[in-house]
Amino acid sequence: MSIPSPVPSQVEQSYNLAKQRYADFGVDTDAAIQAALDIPVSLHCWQTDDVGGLENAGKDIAGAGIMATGNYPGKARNGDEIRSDLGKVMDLLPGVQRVNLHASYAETGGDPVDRDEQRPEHFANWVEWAKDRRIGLDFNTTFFAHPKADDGYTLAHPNSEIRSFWIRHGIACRHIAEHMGRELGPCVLNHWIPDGCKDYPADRWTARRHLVASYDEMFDAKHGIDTSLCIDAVESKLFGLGSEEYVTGSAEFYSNYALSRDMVLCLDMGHFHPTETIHDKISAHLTFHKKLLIHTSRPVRWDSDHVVTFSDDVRNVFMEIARGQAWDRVIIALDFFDASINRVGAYVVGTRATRKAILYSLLDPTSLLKTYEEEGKNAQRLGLMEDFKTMPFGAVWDMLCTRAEVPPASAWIPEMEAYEAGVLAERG
Ligand code: RNT
Ligand code: ZN
Repeated sequence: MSIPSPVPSQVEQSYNLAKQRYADFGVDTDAAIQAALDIPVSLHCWQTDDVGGLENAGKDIAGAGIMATGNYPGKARNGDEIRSDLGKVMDLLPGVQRVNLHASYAETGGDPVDRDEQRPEHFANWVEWAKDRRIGLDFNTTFFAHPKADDGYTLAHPNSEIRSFWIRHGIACRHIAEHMGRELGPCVLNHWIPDGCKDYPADRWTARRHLVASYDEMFDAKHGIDTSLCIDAVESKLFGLGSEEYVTGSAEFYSNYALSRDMVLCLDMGHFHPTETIHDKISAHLTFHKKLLIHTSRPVRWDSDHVVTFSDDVRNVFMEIARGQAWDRVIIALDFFDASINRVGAYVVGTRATRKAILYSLLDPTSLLKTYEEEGKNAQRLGLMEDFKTMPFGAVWDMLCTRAEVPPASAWIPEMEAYEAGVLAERG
């Protein structure tokens, strides 16, 4: 069946009605749309190829507890295909986007370049492309999919030579991120390591001591990296495949590390206990930390990286940021990968859900809710929160898409299908 899509006059009419409904509560929908469009969301490159990377094209070696399941056809096989897919995705997304790369997406022209020898020129194609598209780039160290990560430890490894190798990788990435920052504006460099083990370790302490020492060496000012261009963040995790009992870089570890070193703390929505959500952590952390990086993701049982949907969890995260007026203290990036569905579609669904949640949070009647709260009118507070869930939000979203000149509602689906038939199908 073909997708019914609203025509511009319908979008306009529905919006005008919705605008009035929100205005009745003192909410300015035009301002919310503009603010929601201006907030940058960093698109992870790794949904295009199931976290494969470009170093060992054709081999599925994500490893280190990172596993994309499914074999939907059309996976990108090289840098040009990845950029083509991301370009198509961005054409279907409203608002300011950035692109977030992993070090494993280096393009070395076929030369074997190990992770500790990576240099800015290996990302020249990416920087050129980003300039053409007028977007910023973010970056990630890749401490997985490598023989020296095979036994589950990297920066916290018991062997000092292996630790040194990964420290050199971290420093190399900081130089690359600084370069991207100089070319394109400040670059967020996120660090996630898989280190941990499946069962009760006899010693939880030594690896954590090693990890602190390794990071301190990586982040030492002696490397001369301009930290206004390379903004380092550290990401915690609770468990992974093969690290179910112990993860060296846990939430507490990184919260303390980032706070004591004045760095950005990254919270991935999928890195907590299966029923634990992160919205309450935002005000707790931002009472002490300067900035947070959020990885918008969707945990489902053992998997931390399902495609993001417009869920309570995601809405609550952005509601907290909006209610605390903390937009300038939060960096938003996506982190999900699903190899079982059209990958362009996965991006569009997950990124649109994220921006929808941003818009939704900006349409919150916060001042009225706070007034009820001050007056002890908590039934009114709960009632208004409930009733706002069924306000004509979709009409405002469709207007946001229209103003951004991208398809409203589900009108992106036929475009995804055309790209699949014309481009992805050729990949066999
Ligand atoms: C892994 C972390 C990390 C990765 C990416 C590929 O659990 O969430 O952010 O998903 O770096
Ligand atoms: Zn993440």
